[in-house]
Amino acid sequence: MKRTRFLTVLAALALFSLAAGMVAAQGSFKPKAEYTMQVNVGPAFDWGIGAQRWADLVKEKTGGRVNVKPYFGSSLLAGKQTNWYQAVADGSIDFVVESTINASTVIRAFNLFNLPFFLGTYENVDKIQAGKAGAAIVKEFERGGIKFLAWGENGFRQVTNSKREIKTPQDLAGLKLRVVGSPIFVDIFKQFGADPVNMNWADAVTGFQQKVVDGQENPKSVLTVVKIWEYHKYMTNWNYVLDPLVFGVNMKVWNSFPKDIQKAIEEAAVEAAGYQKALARAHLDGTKSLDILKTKYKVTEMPIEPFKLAVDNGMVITNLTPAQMQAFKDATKPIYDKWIPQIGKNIYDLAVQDMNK
Ligand code: X2X
Repeated sequence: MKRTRFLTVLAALALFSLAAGMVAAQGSFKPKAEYTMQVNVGPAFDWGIGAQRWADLVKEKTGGRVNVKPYFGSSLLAGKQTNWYQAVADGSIDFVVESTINASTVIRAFNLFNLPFFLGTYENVDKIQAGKAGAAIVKEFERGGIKFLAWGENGFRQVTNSKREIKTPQDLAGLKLRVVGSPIFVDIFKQFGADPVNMNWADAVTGFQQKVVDGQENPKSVLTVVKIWEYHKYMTNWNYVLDPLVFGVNMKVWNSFPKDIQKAIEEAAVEAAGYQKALARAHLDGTKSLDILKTKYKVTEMPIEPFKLAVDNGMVITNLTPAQMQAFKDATKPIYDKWIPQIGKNIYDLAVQDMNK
């Protein structure tokens, strides 16, 4: 009897000290004066707006304890957008809202989204991100030392150029096109007989202005902000790849946050990413994203219809038929052969399963 009582007291004491320790740990949390956030584009893009929204919500939901500052235009990386994964993983930068393309040299699984004409619809993208392939990709992403919090979206990438309408793979032959410094893009455009040139986004618009290249590829969320019609007359809507964004935090920084702060930061990321994704899809998925903006995010002034804006500014927009699209897909078969092993055959198979659900 006595012994039981002694053990009970001991257990109570242990519990008490554990709880006290946790309280002390939370109480002793000393945030940095500023947490840095990497963002490749500027604050006017949907992507930049989403990043700023996350920073604002973190401040709000942590009662001002965590102060995150977005550094737009890859200013912390001297414009070298493909270096972000390393910089966030090693702790030179704390937070990130970035493109999967810009990390696809390091996180090979991200190239799943870069397989030409593989995704096709927003529905497929959502199924993959919420499915088994998405979980496998996130695992690979986190292994390097970055906590994943949410998927945002740069969008389906469309090709624009100043020379001619693109309807067939042959129309791309000989065109000098700016692409991101990620090898799969060089492979894709070489496959079409084009002349791909690696260029950081920081230099790209000047490149368009000075006609260093004939064209480029980017989603509407980027093209409308840079007024691409000022440089290129032709745009082909071919939805060949979709560029998701990731909302993440350096793993050591993440682990330095007490549980309640982690919860606030994660909720802020999910909310900001949902808003950002709806902005990026606005007008491109019927009224779905417009409705989300209106009802869930209480947006009163809707984004303008991007392709109408482009046409009003003199652009010729080409929408491909399924048969025309298939011709492009057929031409990229060697890309699948080369890149599926790099992505991981298992991840590719999971994605096919996810899309068929
Ligand atoms: O550089 C690009 O094309 C951009 C802005 O879309 C990315 O960062 C992937």
